[in-house]
Amino acid sequence: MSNFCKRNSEDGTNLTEDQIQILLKNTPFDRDEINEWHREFLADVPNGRMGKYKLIQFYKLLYPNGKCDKFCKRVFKVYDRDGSGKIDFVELMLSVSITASTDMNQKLSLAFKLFDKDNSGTIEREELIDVIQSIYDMTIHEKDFKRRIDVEELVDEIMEKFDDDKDGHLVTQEFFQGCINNPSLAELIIPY
Ligand SMILES: [Ca+2]
Ligand SMILES: [Ca+2]
Repeated sequence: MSNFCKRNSEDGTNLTEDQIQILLKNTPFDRDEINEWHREFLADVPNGRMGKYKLIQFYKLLYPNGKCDKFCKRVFKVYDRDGSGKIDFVELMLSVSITASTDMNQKLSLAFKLFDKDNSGTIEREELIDVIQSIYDMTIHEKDFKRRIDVEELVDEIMEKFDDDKDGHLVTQEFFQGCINNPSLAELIIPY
C-alpha cells in the first residue's frame, strides 16, 4: 500500500491525500474544486509534470503578441519550488492561488522572489531592470497596456523611493513598504 501511494505521488498523475491537505490549507479552493483543477491540469499535462515549454505556451495564449520566453523562464524558476526542473500540480496551484488572491503580503512576497534573481535576499537595480524589461517585452504589445515606459528611468524612480537607507539594495521591508506607499509604481512592476 505504501509503495503504491509513493509511486502515485512520484509519477505526478494522482493526487495524494497529503497533497490535497496542503492545497486545502493554503489555497481558497475546496476539495471538489481541487479535483476539478487537477483533471484539467492532467488533460493539458498528462504526465503531471509541467516543463518550461508548456508554461511559455500558456503565457502565449494570454499575450499572443508579446515575447514571453524570458519572463516565463523567470516565473518557472520561482514556481518550481523544489528546483526539479518541472512544475507539479501542487506547485502550480500554490502560485496561481497567490496571484489570484487579494492577500497583499503573499503577492509582494512572490514578487520579491521574482525580482531577486540571485536569491541574495535583496533586490538590486540590475535585477529590477532585467525582470521589468521582460515583463514589458511580454505585455507592451497589448493595446490596453500603458504607453511605452523607459525602464531605466522607472527603476531609478523605484530605487529613489524604495531604498530608504540608500545602500543600493532593497531588503524585503523596503520593497514591501515601497510598493504599499507607491501603489501606482507597484501596479507597473507586479504582473498580476
Ligand atoms: Ca538579489
Ligand atoms: Ca536598502
